[in-house]
Amino acid sequence: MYLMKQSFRWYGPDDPVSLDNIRQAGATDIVSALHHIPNGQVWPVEQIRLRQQQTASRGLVWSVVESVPVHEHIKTREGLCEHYIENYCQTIRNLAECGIHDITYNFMPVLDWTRTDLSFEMPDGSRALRFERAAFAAFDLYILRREGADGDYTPQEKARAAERLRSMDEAERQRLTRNIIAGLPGSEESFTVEQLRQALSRYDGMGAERLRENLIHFLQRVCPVAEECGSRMLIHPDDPPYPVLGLPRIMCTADDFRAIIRAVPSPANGLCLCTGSLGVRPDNDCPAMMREFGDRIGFVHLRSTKRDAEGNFYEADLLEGDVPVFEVMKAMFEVEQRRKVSIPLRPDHGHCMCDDLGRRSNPGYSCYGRMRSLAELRGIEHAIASAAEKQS
Ligand code: DNO
Repeated sequence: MYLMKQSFRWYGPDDPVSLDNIRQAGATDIVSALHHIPNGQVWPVEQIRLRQQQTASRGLVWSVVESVPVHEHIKTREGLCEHYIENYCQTIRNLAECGIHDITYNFMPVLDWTRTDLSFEMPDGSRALRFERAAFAAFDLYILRREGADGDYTPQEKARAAERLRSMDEAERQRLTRNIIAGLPGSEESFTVEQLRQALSRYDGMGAERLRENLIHFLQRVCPVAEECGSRMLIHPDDPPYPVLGLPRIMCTADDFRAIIRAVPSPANGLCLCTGSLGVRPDNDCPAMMREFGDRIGFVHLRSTKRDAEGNFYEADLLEGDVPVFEVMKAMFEVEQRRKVSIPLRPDHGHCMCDDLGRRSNPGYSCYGRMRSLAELRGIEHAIASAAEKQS
């Protein structure tokens, strides 16, 4: 039987979660990146090997890269775009030379994933990540004062945002600003308010169609190299899966992914199915996406969000959010048996809980919460596999 490759994200030697902790959580594989290398530069073979040795010395295998970041010039297709694509291709080759073939990336302009609250208290005292629309609009309209923001919200949303701003003291406004612009772990970029305004201005007038063309151009260049190396590019969906700050977003739904496969059918054009990002939209059916894109899914992020009528969401306990986790796991198990492969899966963003509370950690990436999620996922998979075995 083919079972998931139990993986854990590790940010490298500075990660407060140790490799021993990760191994004790039951993971066998590491998801990592050379975060210290600036966006756009080639990852040298020696440095890839060093990270591999670090993980191997604790009995773990670095099997998935998350992420090789895509330089902004590639997303806007200007400036040194072609040079950065060349560098990207070289990084793919260097990773392949070291035996690493699964490469996660995203194509979100300017910001990677975004939340307004990194310490939302749950009834049991643990802390979750949350996205609150009114707080985000308050930042956009009244702190960033983005040109064009006024037209992006209804009068009702604007009134709610103004009220939300009034309810915050200075410290809270600063915290909100920091949460949005300082860069969440793995984002690779952080900004001041002024730098963010400038970064956004590079997308003035760019709609979804142009951004999609730029993604397709990138894929047409990198997929042949990845194919030659036996590697796969795995695009991560947009988080949250809708436009923010007036920026186009092009990886939010099954249709978005269909469009890029149609344009670049190469088998190296793959998907990182992130149920937490996709699951924020009620029109995304994660188990159906697992079935439809099964052949192209090279990596899975499992987590579950809970949304409300106003479009806010928080990251719920794995089995209590809106994502039908059991159905996703069942669909994944079927894909694995059909393809005869074990797909790497990592528990995404656990709650901050137990001894991690009050301890330094990367938001969403403390130890116990993810350990709990992985244990739950392992249990679900075990039940699915046992039932399948009895039937056969
Ligand atoms: C957040 C992560 C993302 C992801 C990138 C992939 O926790 O899932 O930052 O790594 O979007 O490129």
